[in-house]
Amino acid sequence: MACESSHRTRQAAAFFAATCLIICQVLKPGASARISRPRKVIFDHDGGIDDYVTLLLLLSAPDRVRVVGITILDADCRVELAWNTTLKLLHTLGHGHIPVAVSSLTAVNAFPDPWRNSVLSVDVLPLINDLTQEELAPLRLATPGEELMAQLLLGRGAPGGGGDAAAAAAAAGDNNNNNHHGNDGDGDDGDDEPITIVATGPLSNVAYVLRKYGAAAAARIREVWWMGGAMWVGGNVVEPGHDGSAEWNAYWDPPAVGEVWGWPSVPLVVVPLDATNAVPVTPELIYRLGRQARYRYSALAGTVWSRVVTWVYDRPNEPYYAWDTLTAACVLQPDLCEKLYDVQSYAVVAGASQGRTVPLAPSPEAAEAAAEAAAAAEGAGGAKGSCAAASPCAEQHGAGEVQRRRMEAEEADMRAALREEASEGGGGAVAVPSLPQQQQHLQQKQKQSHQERGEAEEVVWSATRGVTVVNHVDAEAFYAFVLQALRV
Ligand code: AGV
Ligand code: CA
Repeated sequence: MACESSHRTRQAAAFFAATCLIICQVLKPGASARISRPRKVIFDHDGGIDDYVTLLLLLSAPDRVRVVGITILDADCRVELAWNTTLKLLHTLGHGHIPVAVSSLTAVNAFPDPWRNSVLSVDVLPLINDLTQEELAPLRLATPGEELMAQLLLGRGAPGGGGDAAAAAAAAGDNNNNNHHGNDGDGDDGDDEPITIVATGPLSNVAYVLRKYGAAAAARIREVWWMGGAMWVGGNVVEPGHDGSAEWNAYWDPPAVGEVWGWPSVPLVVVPLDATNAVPVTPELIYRLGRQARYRYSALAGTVWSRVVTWVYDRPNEPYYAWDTLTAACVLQPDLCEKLYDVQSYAVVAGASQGRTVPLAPSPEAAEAAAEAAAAAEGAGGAKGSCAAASPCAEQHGAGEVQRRRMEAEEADMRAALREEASEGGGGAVAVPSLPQQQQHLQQKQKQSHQERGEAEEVVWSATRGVTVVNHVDAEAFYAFVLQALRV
């Protein structure tokens, strides 16, 4: 894709060349090494419908991941129910030893109640309800979820933590314990392997452990895989006072996103709407799971997803997506998902765009078009950048040139502002803005539009850091992977 075409381009403009550096690192299918031994995973979820299918997927592959603990946020669910539902699923599948705790952290912007209520439709499933309420009660950990996360990362004696994860895990290591790994369930099993956090809700728990335990916690995190954000596409928040640019997990707790962005030493892989928009939960997918319903994981996943399938009628333009499940699939099968590495980006943590994640590079498609346009311009005698988008000159240069002109127009005000600042005046060559300059300009621009709208609160921005972005997935490859994985 972009990689080959940008290699072909010998003389792209410097701005686009910088972008190309990022694009050319797209991981090609088959290029990554397989995971040789199961990696330890903390599953940090928020009780939505797809969070449970995600749990099934993570449990389906003990050769690749070992879930050492589960934390639940009171976000896209009613958390008391989500706690029970999670325990019931674990118990049903023989994973009752995994400690599960509920976070005490609360919303900045709460999820709509109808979405939160949908957990009930999973909790009541007869397939998972052989435990009584009385049998469930002792399986609930008293430790707050955010402290359980810290204990799992740092070991039982996390300073300030309750330290009861191991005891509770033992209590939860019920007579249905199917622990194939000799794991004591709290992640503190004598090896120093850093832990992967798969976060499929807001980033509140991750931000908490970094804030409270600092570099010690950061050093114990192998990677955070986060379903969240919207990089080059629009968000999915439709709320009064918000501009729609944010994804919901980010919007629930924007300051937490900002805090995690403030830890560049913690590797962060973002699975944003850019990728998840490609994987709606379709009736066909559920029928296919039904055809293999003799496998328990398939029967469960199909049944859980069937709770949202009527969305194809109710909300044809915005179906339910396999948001979180795609995130877990990318962890389990890295070459399923195309990635861009070291995408410099920041997050908006307050104001009308709160929760927005902002990349400082153009989208891969735009960068590719720009590189192609530069190559075409070169081929046509080097008359680059000298014609209007709809002119005969543009026709001569082809569609790529038109797109490049459009991008240039978008960048024009930034360049003009920078020129002004540097008091260079017009005429000379425009210097390529550095990333901090671009960021500063974007911040000023956003602040200005914010002020123009007369909003009282200050816009607050996170630091800029490099993140890995899963920017694309082939939907059929994803569905096929899920179907295969759930034959358990
Ligand atoms: O934005 C996607 C995140 C995912 O973690 N969640 C659902 C997934 O679990 C929030 C969300 C966005 N739109 C929703 C959501 C909807 N219409 N119903 C429920 N949750
Ligand atoms: Ca979720």
